[in-house]
Parts: sequence; C-alpha cells; structure tokens
Amino acid sequence: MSAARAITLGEYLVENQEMFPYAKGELTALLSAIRLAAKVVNREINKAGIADILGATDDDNVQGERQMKLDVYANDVFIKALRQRGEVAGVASEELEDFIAFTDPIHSNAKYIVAMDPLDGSSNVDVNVSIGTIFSIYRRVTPVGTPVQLEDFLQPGSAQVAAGYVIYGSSTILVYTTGHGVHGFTLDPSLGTFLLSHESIRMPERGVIYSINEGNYVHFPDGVKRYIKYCQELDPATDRPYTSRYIGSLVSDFHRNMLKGGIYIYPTGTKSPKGKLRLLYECNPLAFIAEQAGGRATDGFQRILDIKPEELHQRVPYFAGSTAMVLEAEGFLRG
Ligand code: P6P
Repeated sequence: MSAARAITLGEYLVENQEMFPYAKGELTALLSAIRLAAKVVNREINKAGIADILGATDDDNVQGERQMKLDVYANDVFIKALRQRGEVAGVASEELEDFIAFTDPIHSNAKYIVAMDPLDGSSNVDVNVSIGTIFSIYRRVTPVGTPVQLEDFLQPGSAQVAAGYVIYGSSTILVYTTGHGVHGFTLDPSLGTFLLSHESIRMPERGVIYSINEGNYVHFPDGVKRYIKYCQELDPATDRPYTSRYIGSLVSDFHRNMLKGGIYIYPTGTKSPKGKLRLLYECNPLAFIAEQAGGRATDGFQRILDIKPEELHQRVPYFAGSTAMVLEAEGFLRG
C-alpha cells in the first residue's frame, strides 16, 4: 500500500476515470452520489446516540429482522441520492422486497443499476459498534430507456463494474474498486471530504485471524468444525493457534481482515440452511473487492463471483479473505 496523497475521492475518481470501461463520467457521477449519501448517513449515525432515531420501527424488512430506524433512513437517503442522478436506472436494497425502477425523464439514458445493503449490521448501532453500507454496481442488460427488469439485478458478480463499502466507525471510510485495485478514503469530518488514505490495498496472502460466530458451532458442517479446531491447534510453525476476532458487523470484520490478513466465514447451519449473508449486496461486492486486493471469496466450493443469482435476496455460504486461508478452509470442507 503506497503512502496516501492529499487527494479527495472526487479528484481521484476524475484522475482515474479513463480506466473505467465506459469512461463517460457516468460511473464517476454515480460514485459521487454514493459519496454524498454516505456523508448524510454518517451525520445521522453520529447523532443517533442522542437523536430519537434509535429503537426499532414497527415494520419488519424482507429479512424478517426488526428494522432499526437508521436502516429505513439510510435506505431512503441512498435511494434519493441515486434517483437524483440520471445514470441509475434502478436499485435493489436489502430493505425492500422488490427492486425499484427509476423512470423519470432524467433516467431515459441510464445505463447502471445498484444493489445495496444501506446499513448492514444495524443491530449494532445502539451499542456503538461500527456498521456499514455495501454497494454493487452493474451495467443494465435490458434496453436503455425501458424500465429495468429483474434480470438486470440477477447478473453474476463477475459482471460488476464497481463495488464498495462504507464503514461508519471510529472513523468513516469509503472503500471501492472499479476493477483497477482497491482504494480507501477516510472522511475528514472538519472538511466533510473523503481523503485518500489507503491507495491500492493488498490483502496479505495469509494471516492469523479467523472470524466466525462460534456460538453456532453445533450447527456447522463437519468440515467447518474441523477447520475451527485446526485454527485453535498449537503449531508455531504455521502461526497457530490463530486469533479469533468477530465483531458481528460484516464490513468491519471484512475490512480488518483485508488490511491484516484473515478469513471471515459465515457457513451453512440449521439456523441458516443456505448461510445468512445475501449474495447480491453483501457477498458479491465484498468478493469483487477481496479478489481485487489479491484475496479469495467462495461459498466453500465455488467462486462467489461465478454464482448466477436466482433471486434478489438469495443467501449463500461465505468464505472470504486471505487466499491461503480460504483455500485451507475449503480443503477441510472437501474432507
Ligand atoms: P450473526 C449483521 O446482521 C450481519 O448481516 C453481518 O453484518 C454480520 O457479520 C452477521 O450478520 C452477524 O450474524 O448470526 O453472527 O449474529
């Protein structure tokens, strides 16, 4: 990772715009909308401890989870920011059962769609644990100028043109890739500007951190149980026992492991027969980033980015992080 330069996210996007596959400034404008929404959400999250925005709403989202008011707020902010840009033809969100088609006149030439988890880990918000936004960007596959269809959203992750996340934590950082490396920008709250802080992030080939909710151990497949025991065995030659680190906020666990090396696992289990994490707006964007940083992301058997989605809120088992560790875990799954 080279030393950071004093350059804003906006300047960096324009500076590297010619590398985007369809460099007409549209993707730059789209990422700028996400940047704006992230600043607005960040402001509310920082106030959440005092403003009366905490506490659950009466509605349940499609996941059957109690929606935190911030979830609803973040969803509205990102959708409004994306709708205001002519580049976006539609959005799918964890908070919405179905996708939204943008059909105002300004969207008549919109070429992109966005899949997002506007506020992942929101159950952590009222205990002041960091939470995040995750987004994934595709070019639409149905004719420009017509309302987007479900097939625009059910593309394999390998078709993503950009992906990223925002962590609202001790500092607020926006990390993205457009297929040319992974770059991180930290918000300077006094300026309200994201400044380049992590250029060309590379994930260590191997690490000593494993992240999994061991409370679900009894529900895990045998291979995962064996891998966990392997992580805990004493073997100084392979730096074991590894360290267990699990925040329960995907973006935070993923980000730490990307910087330090490690593996994040959310496997199948009787409580989550297909795993808990959603393919479209959690696993795919983070898999794109993991691979762009030199890491690996699979469902234990196949590359996440090769999976053809069948439905918007599809769940998949998730093994992501340092390549050597993900391969190690896959070996235990194959017995
Ligand atoms: P569990 C948060 O709800 C989330 O989607 C991820 O952010 C997090 O990693 C995971 O679920 C935690 O799930 O079952 O371990 O509490």
